[in-house]
Amino acid sequence: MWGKRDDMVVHDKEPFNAEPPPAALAGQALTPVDAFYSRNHGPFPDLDPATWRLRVDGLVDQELDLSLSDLQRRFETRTEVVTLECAGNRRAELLAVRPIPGQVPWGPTTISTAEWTGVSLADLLVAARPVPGAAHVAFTAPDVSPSVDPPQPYGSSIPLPKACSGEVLLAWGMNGAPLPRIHGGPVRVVVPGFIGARSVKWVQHVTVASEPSDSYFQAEDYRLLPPDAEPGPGRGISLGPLTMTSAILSPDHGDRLPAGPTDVIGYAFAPEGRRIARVDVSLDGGQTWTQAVVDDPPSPWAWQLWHLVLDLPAGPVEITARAWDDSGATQPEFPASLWNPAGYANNSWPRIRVDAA
Ligand SMILES: Nc1nc2c(c(=O)[nH]1)N[C@H]1C(S)=C(S)[C@@H](COP(=O)(O)O)O[C@H]1N2
Ligand SMILES: [Mo]
Repeated sequence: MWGKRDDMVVHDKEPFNAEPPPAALAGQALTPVDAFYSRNHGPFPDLDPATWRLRVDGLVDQELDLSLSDLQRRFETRTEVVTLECAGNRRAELLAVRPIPGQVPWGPTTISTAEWTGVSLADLLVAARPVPGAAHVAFTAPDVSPSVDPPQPYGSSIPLPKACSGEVLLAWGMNGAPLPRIHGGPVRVVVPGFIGARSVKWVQHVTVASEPSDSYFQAEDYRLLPPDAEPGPGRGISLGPLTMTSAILSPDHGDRLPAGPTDVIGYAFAPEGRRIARVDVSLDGGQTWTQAVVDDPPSPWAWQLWHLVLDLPAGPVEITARAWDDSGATQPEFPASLWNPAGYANNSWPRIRVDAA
């Protein structure tokens, strides 16, 4: 479906929400488009690249109205390897602690890495010249989400300093091909290091403003609430920058495999200028640890792959991991301590159980 692998884990057909089986990500720095996770709040718009336009307005000196070829001709093309991660990645482990009704039960693969080609949002902002008072940059798309009452188009915003940082892209290419419709073609925003929800697909409108976007998806959704709080506009911590995380991709949870030396493979991700400095793996719930080999990231904005060989004893065994970044920060031990009503930002130690014989 939608050009994805047949073995995608499809959580919803409409809107389409799917993540790859862990093995499809194992050991690959770049995720093929057919395995890249897909997260949608409504039906995909069908925008014609020939008539698509981007409007830039709000608190600027010079409004812009650009076609795709204007965008490609007027600004310098930039290619970046960037990992996108949904704020709901690994929600399934949170809802095993306590139910989270109405949210997609994402496993550990709502994260993928691609090479994106486009222009820097910063270059457009230089041309548009934000005026004093400008503090946020909002993005709007035409896909209407029926799950919001009343239904509304998708939108979100990022702080102006992030928008001006150079790495935020308006992308029309993915892994060397035109951006597929399912991933936001003809043009999407790519915000490295921020939750996937800020990387607005099918973007048509960029507005510079003094306040964050009043879209439901910025003002009310994607917020971290205390365990017993009710959601509401402006409540909770608005999620922007991602938290460090990791996961085990191979073997897969529930696998039956031969005892003895076994390749254990995973990813770890340290966003916003940090790097994963170490990954520890344990077969005894964290009493003793062995260090994995951690690959260099393919770019400053991407995850790092890790791997090691562990000698699996016969019988049921739990494999646990934890990553450390270069500031010495590590992951929390249990999902229970992170539980929140919408199930975001679970970055606890990944654990899988396998049966070795
Ligand atoms: N227009 C639009 N942009 C969107 C969304 C959406 O539903 N509509 N979903 C967001 C969320 S929550 C995520 S995690 C990423 C997913 O991008 P992908 O589907 O290309 O993997 O897109 C973001 N941008
Ligand atoms: Mo997301």
